[in-house]
Amino acid sequence: MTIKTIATTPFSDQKPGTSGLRKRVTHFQQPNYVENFIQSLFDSLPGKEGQTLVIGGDGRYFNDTVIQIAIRMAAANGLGKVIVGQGGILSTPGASHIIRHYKAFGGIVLSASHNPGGPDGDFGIKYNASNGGPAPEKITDAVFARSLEITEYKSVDTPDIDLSRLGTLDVADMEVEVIDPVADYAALMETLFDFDAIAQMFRSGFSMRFDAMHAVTGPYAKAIIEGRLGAPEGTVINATPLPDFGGGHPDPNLVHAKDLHDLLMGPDAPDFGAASDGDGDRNLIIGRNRFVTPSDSLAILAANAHLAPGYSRGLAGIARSMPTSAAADRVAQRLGIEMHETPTGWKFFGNLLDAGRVTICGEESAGTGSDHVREKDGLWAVLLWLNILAVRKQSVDEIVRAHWATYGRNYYSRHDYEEVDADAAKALMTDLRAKLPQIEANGLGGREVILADDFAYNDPVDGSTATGQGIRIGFADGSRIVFRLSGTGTVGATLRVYIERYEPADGTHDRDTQEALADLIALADAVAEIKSRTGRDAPTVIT
Ligand code: VG1
Ligand code: CO
Repeated sequence: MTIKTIATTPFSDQKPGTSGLRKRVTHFQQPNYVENFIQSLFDSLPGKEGQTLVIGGDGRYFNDTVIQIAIRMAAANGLGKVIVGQGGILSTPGASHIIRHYKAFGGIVLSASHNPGGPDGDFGIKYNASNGGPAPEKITDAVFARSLEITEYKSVDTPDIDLSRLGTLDVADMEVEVIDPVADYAALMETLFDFDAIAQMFRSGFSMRFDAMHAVTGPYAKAIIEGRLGAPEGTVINATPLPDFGGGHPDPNLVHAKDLHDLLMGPDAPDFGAASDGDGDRNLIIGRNRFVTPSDSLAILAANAHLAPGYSRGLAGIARSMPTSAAADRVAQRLGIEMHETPTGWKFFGNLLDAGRVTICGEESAGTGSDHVREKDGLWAVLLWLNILAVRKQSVDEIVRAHWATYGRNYYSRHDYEEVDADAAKALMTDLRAKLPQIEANGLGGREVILADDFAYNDPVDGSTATGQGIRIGFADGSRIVFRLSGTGTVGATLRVYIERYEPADGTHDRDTQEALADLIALADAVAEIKSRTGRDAPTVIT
C-alpha cells in the first residue's frame, strides 16, 4: 500500500475553541477541510511515529466518514497502532480512560459535544494528549499555526475499514484494534464505587430514570446501570446513539431535558433522574422534586466523595472553572484542602490533576469529574451520586438541604444569549472591559465592588498564562456577575452571563433562584446594556 501525498491549501478558520474545532457539518464537508486539520495536528505532534493513537466519537452524523479518514491518515503519518471503539463509538471520558489505560500517545475524539447533530447540525474534532486530557493551548496553538500554512496531507489508499467487529486488522503498516467501547470504562467505575451497595438500593425499590438523549452514553448506561447494577430494564431511556440524536439537542439542561425535569417534578417521579450530553462528559442531576445545579452538585460530591471507596482517603484538592459558583470553595475550606479557580474548559484542569494537587473538578456547565480520567465524566457523576444516596439513605432533596444548612447556599444562574450578532457581542465585551476601573473604584448599583477584571490564569504547575478569560465583577457581600463569550458555538456569538449570590447557612434557602437573583440580573443588564446591544428581550436559555 503506497502513501499518497495530496496537495492542499490552508483554511483560515481552524482555530480550536474551548473544546476542539467545532463547526457546522456542512463546513467540515468542504473538500480537504477535515484532512487539513488532521494533518496539521499530526504535523504538530513530534514523536508520534510508531506510537498508539486512540480514535472514537459520539456517533453523530459524519462520525463514520471522518473516522475512516483519520485512520488512513494515521497510517500514512507513521503511527504504529490505532485503537478504535466498535462502530467508531467512544465517549469523551471513555476515550480519556482508554488513552491512559493502554498508555497511548494520544487520541482523536470526534464530537461537537452538547451541540445538535445531523446533516445540518454540528461536528467537531478534539485532540487529547497522553495524559488522557484535552490538548493544552500549547498544542492547539501549534495546530492552528500549522493549519495556516499547510500545503499537503498524507493518506493511504485502502477500502473502508470494518469497525463493526472486535479484533485487529492491518492498514498499511499500522495495526488497527477495534475494542468494546464500554468494557474498560465499566471496569474502572467498578473500582471507584460500591456497586454492591448501589445494587442493593435498586433491589430495595429505589427508582431511577437515566436519559441518554440518543447520544453516546446509552450503551455505557445500559451496561452499567441496568447490567451491572441491576436496575430494571427501562431505567435507561433513549439509549441508542443516533446520528442526529433523534432530532433532539443533546444538552442535558432544563430546556433540552425538560421531559426528564417534568417527570421528576410530577406525581409519578422516580427517586432519581439523570442525563448526559452528546459525548457523555456532562451530567444533569435531578432528585424527586429537587433540581441540583451543577455548581451545587460539585460541592456536594466533593463534601461526600469519601463515602465512595475510590475516594475514601479524602481529596487532595478541588478545582472549578471561574464562572462556577463558589459553593465548592466552602467545602474545600472546611476540609482544609487546596482550591483552584481556572478558566473555562477542561484542558485547564489537566496539570492540577497530573500533579496530584486536586482530586475533583467541576464546571457550572454540568461537567464534573475526578482524577480517574482527564475529562469531565457524566456517568461518573451519576454513579457517585448513587453511591452517596446508597450510603446516606436520604433523598436528594434531604442531602441538598442539609448541605445548604451546613455551608450556606450560593444562588446561581447562567443566562445565555445564543447566536447574537458577533460584532455586537464583541463590542459589548470591549466596552464593558473599558468600564471596569471605574466600576472597581465607584461600585455598581450602590453596591461595593471588591473586584472588577478580565480573568487571567497563571497555571501553578507549568507557569503558563491564559488571559481574557471572562469579565468578573465581585461584590463585597460575595455576590458576583461574570460575562463571557462562548468558545463552542458555531454561529454568531453566544454571550454567557453568570450570576451568583451567597446566602449564609442560617439564611433563607428555599427562594426561587431567578427571584433571589433579580437585582443582580437587572444590574448585569444595565451595566452591559445586554438588551439594547443584542436586541434580545430575554436569554435564549436560562440554567
Ligand atoms: C462550554 C462550557 C464549558 C465547557 C465547554 C465544553 O464552553 O461553558 O464549561 O467546558 O462548553 O463542554 P463555552 O466556551 O461555550 O462556554 V462540552 O460537554 O461541549 O465538550
Ligand atoms: Co460534552
